[in-house]
Amino acid sequence: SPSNSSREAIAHIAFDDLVALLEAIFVKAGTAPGVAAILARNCASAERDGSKSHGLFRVPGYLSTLASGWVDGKAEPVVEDVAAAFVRVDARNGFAQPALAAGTPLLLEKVKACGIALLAVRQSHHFGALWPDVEPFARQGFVALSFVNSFACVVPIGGSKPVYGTNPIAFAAPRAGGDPIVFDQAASALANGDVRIAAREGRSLPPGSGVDRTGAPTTDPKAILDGGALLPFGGYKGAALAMMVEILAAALTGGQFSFEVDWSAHPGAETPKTGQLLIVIDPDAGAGRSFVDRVETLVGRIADAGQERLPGDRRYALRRRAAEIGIPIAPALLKELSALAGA
Ligand code: NDP
Ligand code: PYC
Repeated sequence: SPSNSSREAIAHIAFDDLVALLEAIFVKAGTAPGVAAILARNCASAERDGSKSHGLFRVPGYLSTLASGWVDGKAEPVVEDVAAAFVRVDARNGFAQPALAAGTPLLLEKVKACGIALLAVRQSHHFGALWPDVEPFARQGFVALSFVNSFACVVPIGGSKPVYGTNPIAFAAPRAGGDPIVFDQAASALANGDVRIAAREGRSLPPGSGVDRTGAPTTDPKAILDGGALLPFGGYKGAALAMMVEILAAALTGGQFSFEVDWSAHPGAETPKTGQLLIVIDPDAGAGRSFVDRVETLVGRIADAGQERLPGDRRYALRRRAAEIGIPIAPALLKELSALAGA
């Protein structure tokens, strides 16, 4: 598997070439071509936009999970039309993003008819960043929110046992003539992926990141990964959001809570099998056509008040740069990926 050992960026690859390379790797690892295409685009998009913890860093995890038999790379999601504004998708132990793609046409029909609709995905493995799941809706003029739970690695406030996943929340809203506003953030102090990257690079974490196996506060990523746990971000406020995500992404969808994920019979498994909720709203049904102007009023005031960077700005800047010069990649990693693809 690719070691990701050298991250020195001295080569560049075009986005479409990286997608093609990853697609070949996923097909070779046993996914259906349609699944490979969706995962490859998701993973390459994260790498392009600087979402490093969910870009190429994840390839070994995808491959070891597929090899472990824990996930079905050929699963065909089943879409159910359950109510006027409610779509349910059984991912049938496959990846979440193909399930989302399968349910999206019906979801959009319902959003247009009702002004709002929900997509509830269960029995799904989400191993990626969440922003790619909401940004496309904002590009079509809708407001979108998504929630996904993961695997127990976050302690509740005052607790000593992990209960919550890192449980990200993503939000996207259209802007007048510009890239949508998108934020995507874990409910934990850090994403598990970022803890693993810090451990690999020998970096310590900020205070308040996690606890070791005895429950004592630690800034050592290895102690967090080796029997310890992450803390929710922002104390009890982040903990409440982590709890909400469990309820929305698991209880409401028919998926598993993070603490119910049991992959012990599948050594090598890394993708949590849980659930995901997506809420899409047509702003024309609420504020009417002035919605994007109201968003601009808010954004203008935020800028006037001194905030120089909106969530999403960093990613869009990296995306524009990648369109000009390609995505930075260490030559050794590119060689490993090419070998895996059989190229
Ligand atoms: P970050 O803390 O890196 O960023 C959270 C949000 O804050 C982003 O929208 C980011 O925008 C924005 N932001 C960061 N710094 C600033 C700043 N100085 N000013 C304004 N906005 C800022 O994200 P996390 O570490 O919480 O999560 C990382 C990724 O991990 C996410 O993509 C998440 O979906 C993924 N993840 C996936 C899980 C899964 O189960 N699949 C579980 C947990 C996490 P920008 O992107 O532009 O920097
Ligand atoms: O980085 O916390 C994380 C994560 C969990 C599942 C996928 N990513």
